[in-house]
Amino acid sequence: MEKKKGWIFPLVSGLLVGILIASIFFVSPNQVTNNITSSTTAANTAAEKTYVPPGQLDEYYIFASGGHSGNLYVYGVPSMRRIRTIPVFTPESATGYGFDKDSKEMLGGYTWGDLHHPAISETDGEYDGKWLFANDNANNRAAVIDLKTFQTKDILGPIPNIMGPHCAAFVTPNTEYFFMPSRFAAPVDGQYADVKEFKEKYKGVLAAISFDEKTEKLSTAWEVMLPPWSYDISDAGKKSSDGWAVLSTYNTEEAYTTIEVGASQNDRDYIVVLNWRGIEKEVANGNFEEIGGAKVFDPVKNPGYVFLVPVSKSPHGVDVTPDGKYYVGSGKLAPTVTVYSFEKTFEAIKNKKFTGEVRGLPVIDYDTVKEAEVEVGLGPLHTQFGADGVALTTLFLDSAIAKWKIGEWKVTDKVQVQYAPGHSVAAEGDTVSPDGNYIVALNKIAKDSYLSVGPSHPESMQLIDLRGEKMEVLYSAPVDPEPHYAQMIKADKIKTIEVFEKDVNRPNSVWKKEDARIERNGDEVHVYGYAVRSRFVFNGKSETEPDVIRVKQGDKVTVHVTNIDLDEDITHGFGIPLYNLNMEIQPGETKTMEFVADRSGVFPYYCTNFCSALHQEMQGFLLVEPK
Ligand SMILES: [Cu+2]
Repeated sequence: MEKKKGWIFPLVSGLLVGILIASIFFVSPNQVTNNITSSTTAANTAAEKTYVPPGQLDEYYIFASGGHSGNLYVYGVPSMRRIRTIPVFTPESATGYGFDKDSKEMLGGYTWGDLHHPAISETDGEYDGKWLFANDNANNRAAVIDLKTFQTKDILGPIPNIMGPHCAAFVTPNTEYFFMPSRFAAPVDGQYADVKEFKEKYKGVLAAISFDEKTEKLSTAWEVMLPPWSYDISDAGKKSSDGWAVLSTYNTEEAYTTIEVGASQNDRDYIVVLNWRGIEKEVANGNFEEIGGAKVFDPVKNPGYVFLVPVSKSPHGVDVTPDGKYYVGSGKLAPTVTVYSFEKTFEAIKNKKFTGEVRGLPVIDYDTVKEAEVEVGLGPLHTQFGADGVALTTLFLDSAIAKWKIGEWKVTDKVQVQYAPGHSVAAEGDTVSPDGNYIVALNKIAKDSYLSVGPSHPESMQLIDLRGEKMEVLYSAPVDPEPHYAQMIKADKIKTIEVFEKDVNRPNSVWKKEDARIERNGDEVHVYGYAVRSRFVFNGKSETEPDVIRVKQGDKVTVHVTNIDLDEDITHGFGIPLYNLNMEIQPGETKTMEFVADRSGVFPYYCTNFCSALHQEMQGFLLVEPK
């Protein structure tokens, strides 16, 4: 009421001004005010929902693929703050990953990786928060990260026979395996065959990777020979479908050139339905052929384990519902997703409801196993799940996420995202009990969402609140190219350690001054020392220069450094400029660096991770005496 009086005054006091103001505000002064107020309120509410005040912590971790960086990015939800980078498939100078002896050997000389799909280890179909697995789509490798330390523990590969394991890693409900099928058909065992021999000599292969928690090592358990198609996102059965896996596949046309046209000719491609528990038994009984050092099972010679189900063409994914009853196929060029019943699939297999064979594999009659076709919108790629039977499908072409209900098969809500989401990740989304609070759209394009950084723009992850009646975008975080897939887990499931254990028997570790030493054996020099706030000790016997390392040009030098500061977050680093060497040593850790001292001169080494007020003084000299 006060405002209205205010606007009446100019109308009588000054005609021109009055008309101007009236023409702007008289239209709908309240509406304008309300719009401003409501959008401000919405922004305020969204901001409040993502605000994590100092002293409080996020509710969830997100582990997001770093694509061609080869890394994993760790975010907190709901703040969407990026809190850590975990180097996995590529060297990282910040932490010296790939510079110290162990991680360098683990990387095997590769400096490029393509990390696509992280997967958290599961126990009884729930994320157990212990391990994280990831694939390298570029170099056929698999990795495991220890979630006690957020460090990469082992890298397996290149894995024989597979090529571009894009689909991996999706773990089985008790982490028996994760599967890595080929995206690119190729001859097995690194053999050569001209692409004209594609149909005869090129193969698709699936590798079943297992992980031994005791040795903390990955290994190739067995493999399955498949047709020369491109295998894409896949999932493991759970509960009543445990023991089975489903893989989406495209290019069943078997095109080997101008694929974008050649692979889109047929109306249908296939979902491969695979009885992994049955194959596991067959392989254990010796029913395999050894190729490239792997045990390879042939499902054509041994029928009854691998089947095909038609799906709309060029699918990017197939996802198993949390109850394990259905699998959802997304043909990215169709406006629907198809929901298939596992029970009906098992029944069809039992009663041989096949319409024929392709490449020696039985094709299950689509109509006998289809449960529903859900009209979700354009470009369905990937379905994640919320609580109480809620399904959430990303729509690449519509730039949206569609919400629908299992059993009702109807879309009840849609939310726009910016833009072109590939995957999405829901809280506890791949488990038997997703909690339904949040979903994050992993957008392939985020044009104009942020300050310009030149012709190439960042991509984005958008946090969406699932708790209300309508889905609501709360936050848009820029990300490095390119987001593929992620895992969102309740924060209290991750149990990190504070420091590495003080293990006096650990090889090459040094915990006290008298054990610090520099040993020479011919032209090999072994340095055993430690870092402690705020000095390095390498020569414990020397009172005057315990931190000087003297070697001769051409020596093979190995430096072992133990961080004996057993306090949380007192991390040290050891960097040698001009030798291109750096490594991080976390509290209680021992790290080893190897190099040939081929360059003579004076090299001041220093601590490369801020550790104390005297961090700047934490330095010493490496002296390389000329020949
Ligand atoms: Cu330091």
